[in-house]
Amino acid sequence: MDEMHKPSRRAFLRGSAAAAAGSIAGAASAQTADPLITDVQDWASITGVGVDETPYGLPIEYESHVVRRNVEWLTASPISSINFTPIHALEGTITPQGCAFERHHSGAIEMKKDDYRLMINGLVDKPLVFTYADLERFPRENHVYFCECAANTGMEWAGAQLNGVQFTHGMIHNMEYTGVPLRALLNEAGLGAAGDLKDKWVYVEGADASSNGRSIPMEKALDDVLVAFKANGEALRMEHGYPVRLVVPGWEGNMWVKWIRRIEVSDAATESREETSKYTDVMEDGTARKWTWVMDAKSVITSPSPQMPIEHGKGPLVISGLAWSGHGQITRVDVSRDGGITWEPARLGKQGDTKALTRFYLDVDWDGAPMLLQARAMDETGYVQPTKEQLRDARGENSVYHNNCIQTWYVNAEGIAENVEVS
Ligand SMILES: Nc1nc2c(c(=O)[nH]1)N[C@H]1C(S)=C(S)[C@@H](COP(=O)(O)O)O[C@H]1N2
Ligand SMILES: [Mo]
Repeated sequence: MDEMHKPSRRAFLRGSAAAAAGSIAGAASAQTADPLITDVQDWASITGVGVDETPYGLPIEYESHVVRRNVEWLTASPISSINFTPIHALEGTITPQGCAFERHHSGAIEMKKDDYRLMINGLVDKPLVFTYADLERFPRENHVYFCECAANTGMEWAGAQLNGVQFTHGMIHNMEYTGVPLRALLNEAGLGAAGDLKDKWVYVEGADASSNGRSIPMEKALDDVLVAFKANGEALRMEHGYPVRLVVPGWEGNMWVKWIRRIEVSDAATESREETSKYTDVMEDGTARKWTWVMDAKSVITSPSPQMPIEHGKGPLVISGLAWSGHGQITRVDVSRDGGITWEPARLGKQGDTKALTRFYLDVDWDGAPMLLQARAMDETGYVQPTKEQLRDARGENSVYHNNCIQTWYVNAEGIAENVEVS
């Protein structure tokens, strides 16, 4: 688009304000000549890009703001760090791999499929080593699941801090995984040697320097855990554990071991670093609570939000957000525009998948008055997402992990949104 045809920001605002005064959502009057309608544009005067130039498509340059971002002060080094999914700028529910948050304890590693090995040992009838090609010969399944780091929203315990939903809630992604049920691999090794499975565990560890080991109760291991090698139809990206990662539906992201290399059947939890000094919840009295695996129901409005101000003025407004629960399906989401005094039921984009992101909408006619926007999720167990006050009453403020409280955005008359707390 050349400079002359580029509408200035001011003209855009005025134009859309006029449109909002009419009753048609989002449509401008066709009475004034719009050069984008009346003139032949550059892109119609030349031929476009040939198919030989994009063997693998990347986002167009105008979408270059839709990227993962870091919070610099959060960790000492990018090797042991986290970046955040731009959930403010995504729609629907599936997270593209290219902008799905990453969390590494010792950096992402490059491993060839040919060098991949997965060992199952411990209390099994015959210890086994699987190659990548071996895994491909087991019956496989496809499921959409969210992966949320237990530290998501962890910087908000003491007060509203980070001014963007990408940073407050972006340690989450949601992909369609293809993999082999862990159950099938354990049965291949034979669980007879383990005896009564009720009090047995598996210890899972990665091939990276951190090894990121975690203990998983046998009941979960035999339920819905997947040994996954595809996400959203393609190979896992290096940063998500190529060639093979563990998918532990509904449970904290730390257990989703990347570059998984070993699964040991044992009669006790291993009590590794990642499940003792880390990923435990420090309570009000200083004691630590462990084994808080499930990610409780949570929701957040992604737009409007601090990174997604309202730019069209008053009139029709689409309020859009995400809800999820590690216990199963999201059954209901309510939205409040007055900081939790009154609530309206949101419309679910589609019936929620189990342990996966659910998109919700509230389509309103905004009168231009400031709003205190909140969303509140409910899951199939009847659990209702708590307020920040309720969560602090139960847990104190010493925690980092498992903050699933209701988030508030203050939206002023100009449409600018800010991270706030209500009391
Ligand atoms: N091998 C290995 N697995 C790992 C980690 C790691 O550092 N190494 N990080 C864990 C943590 S804390 C989280 S939250 C998830 C993040 O998965 P992602 O990087 O695909 O977003 O991976 C988990 N699995
Ligand atoms: Mo994590």
